[in-house]
Amino acid sequence: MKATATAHTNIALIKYWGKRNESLILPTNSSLSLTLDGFRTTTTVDFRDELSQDTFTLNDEIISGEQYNRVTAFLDLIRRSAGKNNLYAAVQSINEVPTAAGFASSASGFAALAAAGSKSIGLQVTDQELSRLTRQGSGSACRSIYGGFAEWKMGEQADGSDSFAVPVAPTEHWDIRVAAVILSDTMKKVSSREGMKRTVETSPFYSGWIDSIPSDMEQMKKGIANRDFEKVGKIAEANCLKMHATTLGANPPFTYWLDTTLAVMQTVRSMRDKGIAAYFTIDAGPNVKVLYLPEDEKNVEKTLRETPGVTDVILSKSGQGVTYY
Ligand code: 2P0
Repeated sequence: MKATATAHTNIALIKYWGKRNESLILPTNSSLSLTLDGFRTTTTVDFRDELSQDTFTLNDEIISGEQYNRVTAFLDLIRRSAGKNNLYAAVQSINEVPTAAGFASSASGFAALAAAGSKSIGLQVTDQELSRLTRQGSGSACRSIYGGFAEWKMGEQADGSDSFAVPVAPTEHWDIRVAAVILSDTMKKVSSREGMKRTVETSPFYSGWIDSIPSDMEQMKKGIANRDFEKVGKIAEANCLKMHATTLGANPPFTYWLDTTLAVMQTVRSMRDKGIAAYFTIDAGPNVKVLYLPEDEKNVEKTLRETPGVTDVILSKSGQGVTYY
């Protein structure tokens, strides 16, 4: 049966940074994110008897190589769950996550693939089961099953059975906005997979990062429940800085920041000095995401665009979880 699902990307306010099991994608810390509208992937999966192998098209282009392998390896998990190991699928994805925006399209991509794939093969899954499955495609994707705020609980079990995301507050709970600030980037990238692995294995700061998570998580959830923007923003910003600090201690050391990344961080601090509530967070790349409230949107966008080195600013709101068609 043909099935189509849409999922959105998410921005982590408490970052996932490190794995305890690489093949099962089990994290060393719990994380919390906001699902964003606008940045989405829509995927149709069609498991059909007459196919002798999987096919994958992305934005109407036939995909092979590493990207194809990641998709078929994920479809293997779905086949295994359904007990249909010899059934192949045609997968068609439309990705509306601009790669330059520095959002991992893997989050919306694997969430949409997991949802459409399970439905197509006839698996009945709860959101928790879907999140656990999605996690094995890409860690951060397991949070994109839900709209609004979601927490990925790291779990304790060696088999990953208790490592999945749960909803924290729905989209309607709070209208928080996020500006993705795009910077020109010519740096050779350390992938987030490689970056987190190197950090876990070599950074002496890593244990400090891990120790700080439970308190950040508790305070962040309180801040969200009370719609306390200052609290949420401060914790998100500090948590991001702690994550990035671990990379400086790695061997060999690395950073995702450019000089323009620091310039945008400074712009955000200056906005705060002028009474605009804005806070930044940064993922495994140089671009900065700025959290702000709807009433400050015009001001925030204008100020960010005026910062030297900024090539674009893309605004988004809290988005919905996985939707089926
Ligand atoms: C996050 N990042 O929580 C963190 C913050 C980057 C920095 O999740 O190896 O693409 O597929 O599990 O999910 C990026 O890592 O990595 C990421 P895999 P993923 O959003």
